[in-house]
Amino acid sequence: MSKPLIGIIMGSQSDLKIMRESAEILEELGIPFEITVVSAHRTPQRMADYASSARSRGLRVIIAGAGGAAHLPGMVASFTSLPVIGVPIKSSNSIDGWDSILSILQMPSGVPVATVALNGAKNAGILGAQILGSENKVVAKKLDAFKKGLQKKVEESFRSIEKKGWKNTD
Ligand code: RP5
Repeated sequence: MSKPLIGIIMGSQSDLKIMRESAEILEELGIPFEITVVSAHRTPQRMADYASSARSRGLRVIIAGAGGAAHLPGMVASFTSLPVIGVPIKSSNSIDGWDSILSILQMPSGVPVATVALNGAKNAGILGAQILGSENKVVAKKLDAFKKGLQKKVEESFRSIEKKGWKNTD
């Protein structure tokens, strides 16, 4: 794989069951990425080092997932001017997921984190690719093909319903 352009990080290995979806979609789109565990609370120095060296190491986007008191995306965003996408995770220490969502979403003015839905790691990967694709034509082409694929799947699903001969009652 060539030099990673997207860094996927998560607060704990227990987040991997969700965060792997970011990796899988980036793999599908052929975008080089790196993936590791970086905890804002348990390894604060590693987090600071990771975030502050990210740009010079060649990363262009960081995707950060965390659950409960999910400070990782916001703290990473405070150390770098790269775009940070936050993935709130419904983890074992989450009350109901809202704790993670609000911890990631409600950032102070000046330090944005692009927050996706609860457990929305796949969308985080797609959004990361779209950020790269705003400049990179090869990535943009792959995303266009991906979106056509989504459209095709929906068309197939409504055609299979139409084939049943059911009438729309509207
Ligand atoms: C957060 O605490 C992590 O991101 C994870 O979602 C949650 C639970 O971590 P573990 O106790 O499973 O390591 O910091």
